Amino acid sequence: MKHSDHSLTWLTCLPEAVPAQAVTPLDVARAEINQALAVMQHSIPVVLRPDSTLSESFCLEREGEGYILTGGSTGILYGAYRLIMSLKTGGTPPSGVQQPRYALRMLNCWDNAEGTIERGYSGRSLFFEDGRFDYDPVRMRQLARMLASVGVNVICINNVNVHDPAHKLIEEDWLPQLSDLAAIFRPYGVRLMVSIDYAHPLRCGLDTADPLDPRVADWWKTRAQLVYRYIPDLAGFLVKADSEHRPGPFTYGRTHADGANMLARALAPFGGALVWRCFVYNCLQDWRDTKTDRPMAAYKHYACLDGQFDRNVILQIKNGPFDFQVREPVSPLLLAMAHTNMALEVQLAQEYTGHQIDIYAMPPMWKEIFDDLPKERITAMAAVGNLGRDMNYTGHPFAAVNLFAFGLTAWNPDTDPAALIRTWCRLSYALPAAQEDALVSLLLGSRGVYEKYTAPLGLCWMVEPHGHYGPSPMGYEYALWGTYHKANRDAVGIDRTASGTGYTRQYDKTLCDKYENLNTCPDNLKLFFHRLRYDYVMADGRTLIQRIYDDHFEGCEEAEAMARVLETLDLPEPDRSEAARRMALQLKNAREWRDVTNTFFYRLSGVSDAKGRRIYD
Ligand code: GCV
Repeated sequence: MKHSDHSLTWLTCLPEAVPAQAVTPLDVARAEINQALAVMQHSIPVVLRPDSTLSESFCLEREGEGYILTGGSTGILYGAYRLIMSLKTGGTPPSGVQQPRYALRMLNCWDNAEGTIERGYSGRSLFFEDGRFDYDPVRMRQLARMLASVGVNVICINNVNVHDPAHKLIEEDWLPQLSDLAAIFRPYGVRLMVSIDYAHPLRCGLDTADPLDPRVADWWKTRAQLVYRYIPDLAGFLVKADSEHRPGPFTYGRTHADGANMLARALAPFGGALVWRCFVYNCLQDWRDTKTDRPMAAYKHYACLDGQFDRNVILQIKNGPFDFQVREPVSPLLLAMAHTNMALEVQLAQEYTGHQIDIYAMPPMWKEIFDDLPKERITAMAAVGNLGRDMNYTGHPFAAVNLFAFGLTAWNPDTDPAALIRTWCRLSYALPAAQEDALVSLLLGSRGVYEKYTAPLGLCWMVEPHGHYGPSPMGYEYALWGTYHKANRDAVGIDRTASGTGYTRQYDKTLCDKYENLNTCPDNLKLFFHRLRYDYVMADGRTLIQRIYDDHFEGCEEAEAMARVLETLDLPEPDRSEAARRMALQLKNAREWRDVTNTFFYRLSGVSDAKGRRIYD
């Protein structure tokens, strides 16, 4: 294996890129199995039995020394990757018919046509540079292969904030190139999606984008016909409307059902989905306004529209009501729309979770979301991507675990986070057993460690504004974003109970009661739901202020312990050096968070640390 091949992380078991001439998922499956068996020096026979009725599903049955792999077109490919991974890890391939839980398993890339990536931490765009398409077809195939290997079947290649000239993706001069790109992904069962500008008709001579104006609806119908002439299997459009200064139906006094349905009807004849993001809130809030509570916004906008969306509309809802903070309760909107298709949106890009410098493995977090979100409530999963032009695609080599686990979680959300992490570790690094155990527990615990040194107890938004890396306790306090903690000399947090902003009433009785009641509200969300005095005594007998100090000290110590474990691992280069380099930065970050946050609360409260540790004054 060449070092550069290590960029494939968990696919290092596959030696070569699949030949460019593979045109169907079956071709790819055959090539992958043959190569993998050759490399692993396995001589077991694997018989492929295509069965078009199975579509994305597959079934792997033992026959004698070998396997029979039955599946639909992409099902066979998914089964092939699962078999290869099992052989490689020494695990048992899944038995019986394997069917994805969610039909759409989507990666949303926030890539801009000029080559940057919004909230991207692993280099420039893999797709664009300088206002035009610019990609390496070999890397595109590797990417398609990575996605297919974990069952991701849709990739949206451009930012939901559609900046000029990305709108051209659905214009005549860019469509041939979009079609070429779609052809690279197609043999891997991955379909393209594009983010569109809701106000696009205004660029093309119309004086309105009113969804109820027939000229606007006709414009989109004609545009969809054009787009589908070039890419007949386009997965659909992704839309961010009336959010953070993006245009939308509100301009015309229309609802988001009006806007989404109008677009969905243009896509419906071609089988396309209209994915409509629900990240809608007032981003121009006055901090003096205590009536508006930002986490309540999405529910207020959408819950009343339940049942009004067309069948091919999917509302895409972030996992929490704020915005991908380290810890948030599940979005109440996800629990409120029984008659609407919904996609759960998670963020692999580590915007608030360490910029792919700090280690932060997400599968335990997703499991917690599903503890409160019945899996049948949603029909799709989407993840904001963490990929870029860096050789290893994800900047930190360990950040790849999140893409790997996302795909398999969207395929089967019941998959155990620890098992996902272990499989990734074993596929990516053939470490001795004790080292593998050490890496698995380091990754499994990484989210808890990060949470402790940055934002324990449900404290949100003490992060450096704009960049979102590093502490800034007052950074958002008087800003327009509706993100306040209101720390003063006595207390911190927002009262979101019925006697406060009333946010808890957006949940059903069970969750509402759980969060309202200080005895049942989990410690890690206490300050999200409650305003507490520093002398409030927590269940374990410690005061709130002491917990704030303790968590920050402990989080930092735990990060130091992670660094020591990392040093003992025989990771291959360049991953070893890269992980070590980033760990040094993570430690610096952890110390900064510890000292800035503890000093901030010490200066406000005047309460010393009961354990006499150093807090700067
Ligand atoms: C794409 C947050 C991020 C923005 C992002 C937005 C969204 O506000 O900071 O960069 O914009 O979420 O999800 O649309």
